[in-house]
Amino acid sequence: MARIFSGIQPTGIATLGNYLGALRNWVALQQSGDECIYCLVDMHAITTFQNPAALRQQTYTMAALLLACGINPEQSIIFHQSAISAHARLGWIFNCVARMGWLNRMTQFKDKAGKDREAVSTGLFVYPNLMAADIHAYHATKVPVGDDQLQHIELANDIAEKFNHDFGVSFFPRIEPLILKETARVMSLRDGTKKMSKSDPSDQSRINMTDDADMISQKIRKAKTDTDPLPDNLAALAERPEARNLLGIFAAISGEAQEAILARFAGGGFGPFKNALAEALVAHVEPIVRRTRDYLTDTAELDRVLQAGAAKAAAIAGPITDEAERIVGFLPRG
Ligand code: AQP
Repeated sequence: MARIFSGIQPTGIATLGNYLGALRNWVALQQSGDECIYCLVDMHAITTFQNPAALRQQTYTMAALLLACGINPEQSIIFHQSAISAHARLGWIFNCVARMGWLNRMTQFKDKAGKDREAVSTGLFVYPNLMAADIHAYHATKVPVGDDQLQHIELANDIAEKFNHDFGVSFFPRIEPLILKETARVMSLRDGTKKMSKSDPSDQSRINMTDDADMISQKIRKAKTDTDPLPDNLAALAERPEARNLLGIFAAISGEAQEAILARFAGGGFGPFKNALAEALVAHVEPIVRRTRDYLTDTAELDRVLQAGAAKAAAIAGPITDEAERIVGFLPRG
């Protein structure tokens, strides 16, 4: 039995990108027979400033969404990162293992820091080290992510390799990313070359996993497209990123092949296609939104679920991190 670890930041409301690229996969993996550990990575969230009250609310909303999507806390471990000190302890060791040059190459840092490089938090820079600690503190070997996280997984493997080499051990195993090809990257509804993201300033750029039916339909109707009719083959969409993105979302949500969807709408404009896509999205997302709202009515129960998950997570990550500290030469914690 392998151990699977994945995390999501409670930096806002999860998007359809988070759902198709990660959360839906998390639910399916529960049936794989592997042990699944899913973490609300609130320590990563504060690498960019979060209003404290909003962060608390977003963490509850993310927990409620995970349950609403079908994460079963009896089957999977679900908890918030800050509840387990092992993440910060191992993260510090990894800060001392990873090299500046490695982190300087991280494209997510470059994207997020932009021209403000001197003004962003140091946490944002060392974020991939903490992500490596999140995974290695559990000796997890499989990590379901969208392809935007691939570079961070490679870095986590480099860190583990250097740790093992420097201390002459084979303590941290290699990690394998699990990426669903079809939905590896869901793009913005306003710009088909940009990833759909919770922190995009434009709410119109994304479907939030809390949007109601009207909102979803309106966002799809207004989604950027081009003026050409839909073609009858996929190759013809190569230079049409917005159309390609909407078709990818349609296929992922309906379970239908992209070619079959194109065959139905080929030759026509985007109107009927968008109506059908909106209908499919509403049918899929609305029940999740409703269940999320129900879970959110009882935050005491959400606290209970997260704290029970944290106790199980600590029982795994604590001893592994104790051993990593022993390997580097720290005295026992007692
Ligand atoms: N657009 C996307 N398509 C496919 N997968 C995606 N993921 C995120 N966006 C897409 C996957 O969702 C998981 C959780 O992501 P995260 O919350 O840790 O942070 P992120 O990747 O930085 O996602 P966002 O939405 O862009 O968050 P913000 O705006 O806060 O930075 C990951 O597995 C990710 O691959």
